[in-house]
Amino acid sequence: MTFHPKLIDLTLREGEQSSLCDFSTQDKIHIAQLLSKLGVDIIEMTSPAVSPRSREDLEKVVALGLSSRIAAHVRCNLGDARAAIAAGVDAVHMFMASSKALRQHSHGMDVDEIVERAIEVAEMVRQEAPGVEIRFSCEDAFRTSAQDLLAIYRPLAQTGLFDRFGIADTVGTATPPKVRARVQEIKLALDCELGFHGHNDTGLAVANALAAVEGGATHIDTCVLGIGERNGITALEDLVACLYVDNPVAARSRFELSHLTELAGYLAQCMKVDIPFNHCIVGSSAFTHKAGVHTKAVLADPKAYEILDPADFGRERTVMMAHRLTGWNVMSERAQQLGLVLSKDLLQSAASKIKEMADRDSLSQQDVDHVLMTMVATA
Ligand code: HCA
Ligand code: CU
Repeated sequence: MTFHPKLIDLTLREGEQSSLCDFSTQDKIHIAQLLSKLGVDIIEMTSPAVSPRSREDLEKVVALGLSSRIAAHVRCNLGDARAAIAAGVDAVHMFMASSKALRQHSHGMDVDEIVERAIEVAEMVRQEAPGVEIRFSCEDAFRTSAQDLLAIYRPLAQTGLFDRFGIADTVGTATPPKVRARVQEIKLALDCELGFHGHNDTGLAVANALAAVEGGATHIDTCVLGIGERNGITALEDLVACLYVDNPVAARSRFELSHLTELAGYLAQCMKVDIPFNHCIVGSSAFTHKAGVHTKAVLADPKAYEILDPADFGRERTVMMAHRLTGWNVMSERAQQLGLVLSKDLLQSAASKIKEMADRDSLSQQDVDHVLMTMVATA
């Protein structure tokens, strides 16, 4: 299957809900510019009703005239939606909880009241800003019965007022088979654009996003480095990696892939954290090869152990050799780099020596180079 979901990046909304986030206006502008250069379709920002600076920042990002469209995430009420329109957004993303637990503790409305409210707000948006896209999302859709979800989505779809519906796994309870089935069921009933928003409480956010696409979702919500409430949502880098593996040519033409590294680095700096070393694409070890079996094959043909070409992402491949898992092929590569000529026997002895040394102590590249140079000198 080929995946072509549109990407909605939420770093400036869901991401702002991350415990370590406190974006300045400049941070938001810079992140929005990078997201747009990367090629995300929509950038969702915090509601202008949250605070005066949230409104000003939204207006400033709108004024940049980026190629990504700008959406505001708002509570489903007239005041919040009007504030979003006044800020000049391209899209209003409204949401309301649909599960029993959240209906009770969040807004206290029943299904019919949710429908009434969503229609009232959408009618106002259509009237006051006909060109603005309207999306309505059910929060906590995976702890809501399919019956209740359809009792909300179906009458809304029938009004023709909405451009898209969102299905949110707010608490990260879903699994890929559940997501695929649920999205498929809603897609069949509504036959319209559908977005998926998945939290990562059990580490399934990217798998769930792909399952949503398989089920018929047209849009996926992401955040840079997967940040968000608690431990966050589907990571932008993870999803782009999936799209790239599915169709590298399409991914290269659709995205300016090298901006992913810059985005992750900038965000990590804003949050005063390190990029997790093993994160997809942008982690420090994402393109590092270590064991002798791997390094031998990678030196012969990088595709042997790489499905992502680091060069496409502005990254470089690292082949490690100063450790006990090393092999003589990588010694040969290093000897060539240093302009040394050693026989296969000597390269194998060098590898054995490195293994012995590494069993006693941690080694550096200089230690390897020293062993190779000594081998040549004493040969
Ligand atoms: C939240 C809201 C939300 C909304 C998702 C959406 C969620 O709980 O903060 O608008 O589709 O996870 O339900 O992020
Ligand atoms: Cu969320």
